[in-house]
Amino acid sequence: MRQVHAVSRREVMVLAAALVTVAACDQAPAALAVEQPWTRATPGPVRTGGVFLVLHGGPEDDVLTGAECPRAARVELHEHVRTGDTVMMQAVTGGLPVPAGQAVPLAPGGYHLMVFGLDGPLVAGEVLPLTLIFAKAGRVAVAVPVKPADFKPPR
Ligand SMILES: [Cu+2]
Repeated sequence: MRQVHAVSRREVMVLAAALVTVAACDQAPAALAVEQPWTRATPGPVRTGGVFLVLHGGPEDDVLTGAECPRAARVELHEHVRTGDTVMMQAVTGGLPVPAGQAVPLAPGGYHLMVFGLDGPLVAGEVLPLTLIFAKAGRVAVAVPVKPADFKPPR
């Protein structure tokens, strides 16, 4: 009787382990995600803004190929390039690779999105709608909070 009890208990443990394995396999790899989006309020007549965020690669390699904003004439993907003592911005050609499972930060001084020809000033507290376009993940809508003009991102 004791023997039977011991076996059944072991079986329960094996079954429990199997269930854990099934649960783990059942969990789809994390999808591509966009986190911590922000932009700054635009001063005076300025109708251009920089948008910053962190891309998290999904289950497969992807490429950010472009972006759209209903409040802007166009959105460009930029990078900062240092030539000697000079740092300049330039448009990224060919898109920005987002490797599977990796974080790709778009931050001041590095990659960023720029919105041109805004329909009005960006006001602190409002949300700028943005759509990112990926080669595989397709269109991803992002709500970008507008921070005060003197906002410093956390490091
Ligand atoms: Cu730029």
